[in-house]
Amino acid sequence: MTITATTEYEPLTESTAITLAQDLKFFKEGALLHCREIGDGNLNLVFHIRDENNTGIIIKQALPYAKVVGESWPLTLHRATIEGNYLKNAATLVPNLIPKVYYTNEALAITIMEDLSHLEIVRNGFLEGKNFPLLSKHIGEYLAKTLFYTSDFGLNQQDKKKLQQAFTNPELCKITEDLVFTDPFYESETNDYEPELLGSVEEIWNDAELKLEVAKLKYTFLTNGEALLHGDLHTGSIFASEIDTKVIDPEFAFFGPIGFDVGQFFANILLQAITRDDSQRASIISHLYQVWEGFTFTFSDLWKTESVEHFTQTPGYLDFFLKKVFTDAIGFAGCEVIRRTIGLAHVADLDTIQPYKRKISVKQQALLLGQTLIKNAANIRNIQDVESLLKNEIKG
Ligand code: SR1
Ligand code: MG
Repeated sequence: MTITATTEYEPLTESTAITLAQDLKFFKEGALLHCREIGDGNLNLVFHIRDENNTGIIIKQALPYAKVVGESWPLTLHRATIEGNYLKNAATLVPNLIPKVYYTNEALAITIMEDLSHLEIVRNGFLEGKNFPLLSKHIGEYLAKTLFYTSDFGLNQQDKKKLQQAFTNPELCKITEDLVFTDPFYESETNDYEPELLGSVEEIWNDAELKLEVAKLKYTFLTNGEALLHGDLHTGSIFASEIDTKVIDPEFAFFGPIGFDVGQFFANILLQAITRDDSQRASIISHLYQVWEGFTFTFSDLWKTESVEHFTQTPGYLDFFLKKVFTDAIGFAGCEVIRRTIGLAHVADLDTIQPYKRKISVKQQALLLGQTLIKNAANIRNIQDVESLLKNEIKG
């Protein structure tokens, strides 16, 4: 069957993706088109179509189920609309840090966007030993601008409430509520860990102090609609090169606590840092320093110069707010580290470690790191404290 821009939903194939691109006149008539499905994420199809001159586009299509599990886990197609709308909003705030969106179609659940194949997924690049020197400066700016301008400090408070309605995203939020904040802390079918980790895993399940802190973090995630979050800002959601950074995949977007986006980024940097020896760790840890410095610098500047909230000039308020974001971020980072180690949807940083014995040992350290971040979030004052924790308490 030939799919066209007006056809009802059906999953694209490499061949119907080409037909759609031609139908929408993305390429000159008669162009020799080549298409490959390159989706390596957990949820969607991603088609890379290019012509004989290597000029390309990306067609991303949501599937009506979670690809990582299969058709037994139905999932709303509306996430494609959320993603398209987030990217359109972000294009007004951080145009250089996201892909250009050329076309969206709600019925087909597709977003057609800029070809980013000259860049590399950051997680993969880190695994190859690349460093992406501007990554954290860019992500700091991305976080500050996207979060400030959609918060009650940077957006008219009536308009914020209206925007919040457009970004209600219950099904995707539930994935995070379950997979990040609940399942890893209980004996749940979604968990996925090596038998050698059972002892460490049971320690987590039996740790009442830890679970109380996770309960508080989950409640913050559920109820604290501070700003429009990306919602899944791990290093697999970022393309980069030496000079460029583009954030992709905002289908989990919703109004939540600012510290969640910051904490997801922290956690995925830490998941890479913990795999490295002392001598190789400084370059990756520098991303933690730079992202927090970049975020606080730009957020503070916007707070002082562009706020719509009367109280922002009140002495102490900015410091109080940034401290809250940092503490939240540390706790959320701890949950993400634990989840990526023993929950559903692991990360290659840990899973590709060899030999097996070392993988188990690093995963045990990751679990310890996650627990420590969660339980000590209120006492961790800055990135230096995080670095000391990693150096002295976790890696010994
Ligand atoms: C069922 S979805 C699993 C994970 O993939 C996405 O990237 C999110 O991180 C989600 O938690
Ligand atoms: Mg994703």
